[in-house]
Amino acid sequence: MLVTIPTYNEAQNLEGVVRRVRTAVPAADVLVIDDSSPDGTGDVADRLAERDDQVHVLHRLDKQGLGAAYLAGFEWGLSRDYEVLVEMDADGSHQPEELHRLLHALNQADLVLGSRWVTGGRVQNWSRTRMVLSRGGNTYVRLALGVPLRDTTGGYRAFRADTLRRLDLGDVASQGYCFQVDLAWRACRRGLRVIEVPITFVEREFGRSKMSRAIVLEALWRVTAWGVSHRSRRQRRSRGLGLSEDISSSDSRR
Ligand SMILES: Nc1nc2c(ncn2[C@@H]2O[C@H](COP(=O)(O)OP(=O)(O)OP(=O)(O)O)[C@@H](O)[C@H]2O)c(=O)[nH]1
Ligand SMILES: [Mg+2]
Repeated sequence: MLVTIPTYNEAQNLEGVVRRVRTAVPAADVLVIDDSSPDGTGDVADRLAERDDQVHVLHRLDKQGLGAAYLAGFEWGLSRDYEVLVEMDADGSHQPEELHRLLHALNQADLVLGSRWVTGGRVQNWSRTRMVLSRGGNTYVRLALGVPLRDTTGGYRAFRADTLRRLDLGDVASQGYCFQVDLAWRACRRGLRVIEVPITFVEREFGRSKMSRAIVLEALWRVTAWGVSHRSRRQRRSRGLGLSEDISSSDSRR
């Protein structure tokens, strides 16, 4: 099993998170995907990898966003035949001690989402604004796309390798939060089993969030566009069905 951890300026957080993953699930390998963080996170990762054979680092030349980092990490893991790939933030928001619950749920699912917004899920130390933004965003996704999921923007997830192979990752263009929505939406559309497991999300102690207005707007316009095209496809399909029913009933009248 491979835990993929994208990093951009997480020098103060990375060591603790990697140590906690390796302690909580000793069988887990870790892949840090660093976009040449100016604060030296890549060097921290190299040091961790030198000390532990189960820690690996993928250095990328420049900051290309969370989505691109994860896609590179998945490609790395799939080409090495890992059967389970996990997404986890480096900032301490995702508790490695909860990972076994996600992995356990994956026995009955193709994709498991760590969820803040199902019963039992929690958020610690968030401002009211962040809370409203996350809940509002998730409600919008649920209504626009018609998916029965409570937390599609979260980034603590476990995928079967086969699930990732079925999501056609080659044409994923989404970057920020939207990347997470995109993958969950693809899984739902392909009829895969997606389960949400409650997690306790803890706001980062060190470093800065990379969430920005641009990331929120990207999610908003992409989700809206997907919702609109999904609805019009469905309408076209049901009109098409209606047409063939008309034809067959007129045939039978003849
Ligand atoms: N490699 C890489 N990692 C990134 C990039 N942007 C964010 N990350 C990492 O992705 C993870 C999530 O980013 P955060 O800044 O915590 O953003 P967030 O979790 O969406 O927002 P908060 O809830 O405010 O923490 C962290 O481990 C970041 O270091 C990027 O462009 N490249
Ligand atoms: Mg975070």
